[in-house]
Amino acid sequence: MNDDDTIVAPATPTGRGAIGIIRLSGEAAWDIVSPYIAIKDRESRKIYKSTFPLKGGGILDEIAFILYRSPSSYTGEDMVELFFHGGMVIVATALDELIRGGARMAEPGEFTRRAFLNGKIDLVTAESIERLIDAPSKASLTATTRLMGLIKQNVNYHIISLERLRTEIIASIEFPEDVDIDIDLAPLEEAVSALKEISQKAEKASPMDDIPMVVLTGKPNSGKSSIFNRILREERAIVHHEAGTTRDFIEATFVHNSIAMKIIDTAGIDNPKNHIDKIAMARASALLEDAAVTVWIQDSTLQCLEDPVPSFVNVVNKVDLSGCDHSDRFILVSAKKGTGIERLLDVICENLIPIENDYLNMSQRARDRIKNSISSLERSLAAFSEETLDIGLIELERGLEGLYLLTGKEYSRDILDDVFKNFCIGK
Ligand SMILES: Nc1nc2c(ncn2[C@@H]2O[C@H](COP(=O)(O)OP(=O)(O)OP(=O)(O)O)[C@@H](O)[C@H]2O)c(=O)[nH]1
Ligand SMILES: [Mg+2]
Repeated sequence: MNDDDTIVAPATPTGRGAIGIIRLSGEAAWDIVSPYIAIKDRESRKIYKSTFPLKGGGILDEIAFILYRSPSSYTGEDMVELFFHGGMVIVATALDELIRGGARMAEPGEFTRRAFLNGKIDLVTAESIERLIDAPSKASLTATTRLMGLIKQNVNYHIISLERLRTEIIASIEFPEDVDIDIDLAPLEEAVSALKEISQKAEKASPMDDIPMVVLTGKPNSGKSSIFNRILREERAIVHHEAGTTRDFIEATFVHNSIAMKIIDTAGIDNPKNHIDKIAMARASALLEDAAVTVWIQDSTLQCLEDPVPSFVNVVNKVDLSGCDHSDRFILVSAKKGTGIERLLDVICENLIPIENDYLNMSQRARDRIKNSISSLERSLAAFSEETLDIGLIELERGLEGLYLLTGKEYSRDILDDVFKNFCIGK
């Protein structure tokens, strides 16, 4: 990967859409697009309109575009954003043209990687950008945004005060006669306790990297697949009056109240009648272990209802066939008529909202760095207390190094590759 190339990529997902955006970044970005844009004055950060001609003749699209002059752009380099009328073919054709014009297709996360290399953002913010895109809920989105601000203020503040302390220590080692030996260790103590607090909160936070799983379970024939179809508003799963219809589980991603979830319809759990039933039920039971929310569905027409299962969302289905008086203990649903489905989804979401926590989306990399720094800084504090300045200094520097790696003030190619490997292209 050459960081001097001018890179290009679609910034919007491929497929049909109202607009398709193509981004270019690098020294030649303005030059590469200039044959395609019919304007003379070139001002940064102004929206222009143009036709986008094809090299072979004809017009591909009417476009809007913005030029960005370095350093005032997302990557810190010269950039161009071209806005096409959506559509896979238009965007793919324009990309081909621009690549022939000298741009190189960007690697995943390469735009953000450049933003980092050009000092636009720190490494934790870069990671957070990826997490913002993948955020499965509004709550984790807010948490990520808050995390960015927090690292900036908190960790950077302690870096500066520890650097100041390091200078003092170095001076007192090199010029012992000139420097007052009473060095104030308060900044070190404060840094340790602040980092410990961040670390503890991060450990307690629920991992929100994956879309949470909502598993529909219950006895065969209770109407799991019917409820699944109702939620998705399509006939996805086979519904039949014979018990044991669903064997393989079926999953679909769904968003309600701004929360993304993976809903899974499973085989009913009861006494298996044959070997296949047994496998299907074992798989369904295994899924329950990873479920963020389990919905236990019972059939209202059965003679007696079982008690609600604590910590499950308890549903009684088919209330159109026989009434149920226990609306205080169960969510009453008719998959056939569609009643109770909205309420069921609301209750599922209530169970999915994570505990509010600033540190929710801190990556494992960031957590490990913080822990390592804390250990070094604690060793440093102990050494200074015993007045072994040289050892204290070495540990202080180790601690600082950990914090540099955290924010990306120091980095290696491996770290960058690791941070950016999961990004989508165009980000
Ligand atoms: N009247 C009425 N019938 C329903 C309702 N929900 C499901 N059914 C019927 O109940 C039968 C079983 O429905 P399914 O959705 O296949 O039940 P399931 O729990 O997925 O069954 P298995 O996959 O066999 O475990 C079908 O005949 C449905 O039409 C409902 O709310 N009202
Ligand atoms: Mg089913």
